[in-house]
Amino acid sequence: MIDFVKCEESQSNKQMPIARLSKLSAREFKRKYFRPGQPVIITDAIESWEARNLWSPSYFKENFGDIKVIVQIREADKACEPSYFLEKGQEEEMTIREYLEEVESNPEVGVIRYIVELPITDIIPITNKQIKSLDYYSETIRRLADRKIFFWMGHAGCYTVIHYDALPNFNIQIWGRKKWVIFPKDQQDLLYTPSNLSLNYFSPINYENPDYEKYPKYKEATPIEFVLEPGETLYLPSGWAHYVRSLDFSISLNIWWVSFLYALKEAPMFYYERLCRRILRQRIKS
Ligand SMILES: O=C(O)CCC(=O)C(=O)O
Repeated sequence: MIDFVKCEESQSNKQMPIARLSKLSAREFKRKYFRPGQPVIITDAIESWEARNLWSPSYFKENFGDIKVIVQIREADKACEPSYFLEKGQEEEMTIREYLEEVESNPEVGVIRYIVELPITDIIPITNKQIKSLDYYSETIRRLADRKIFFWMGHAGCYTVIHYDALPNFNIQIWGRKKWVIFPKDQQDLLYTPSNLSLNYFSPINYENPDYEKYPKYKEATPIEFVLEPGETLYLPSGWAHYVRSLDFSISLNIWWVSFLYALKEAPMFYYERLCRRILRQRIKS
């Protein structure tokens, strides 16, 4: 039986200045959050998904244990140092069973093992009852643009350092809890982004141990901290930087929102590449 470590509750008792809503219609979402670029937590967006009650570490171990995945590995004591996070981590390929057994048998060792951004429907046979589309984006456009649904699985303590993304994001917490810290889009300058790190949309600031002498403007930043609970969906507009840490063993998904124009721009390249791959396969066969 897999019983994963529970981590400390979020240290912050701050009042959460972010709306947490149920029964949010697509219309209201667009008007109050999407258009003005405001984040929101939707508590019941995945109520009808089978994944909500079905998925657990044991479910993946029992049903998809032999599937191979890439695991990111980092030393826990260097945790949160952005240059270490980006440049010194390692990757290892292992089966889901090996991953879960490793995490289960060494729950507190100083190593972080995190499965990140796995394009789940390409790798794991998930039914469309388990994951459905959300009311807040167009599934047709997502498919046209060939944007994947990404899967994240990791033990308590897995983390992602401060960065922002170019596309709006739905992050769906299925199992366990994660602490999120988000920064309003107009605070990128206070986070020293774009930075001179290898990925310049990552901030050089170590959220857990900020160096205020080196980064004095960061004192002015106003991080918004909250815990995303199982079953909740966070909508995060593009450009809002975030730092994320798992509080429990956690399973989550993320889906990028893309516009029709974006899809039109991306789609020709996607179909062209597909055609090339098909021609190549036929040539190899003959
Ligand atoms: O869950 C995480 O560790 C990071 C998630 C994230 O960065 C994202 O969804 O953009």
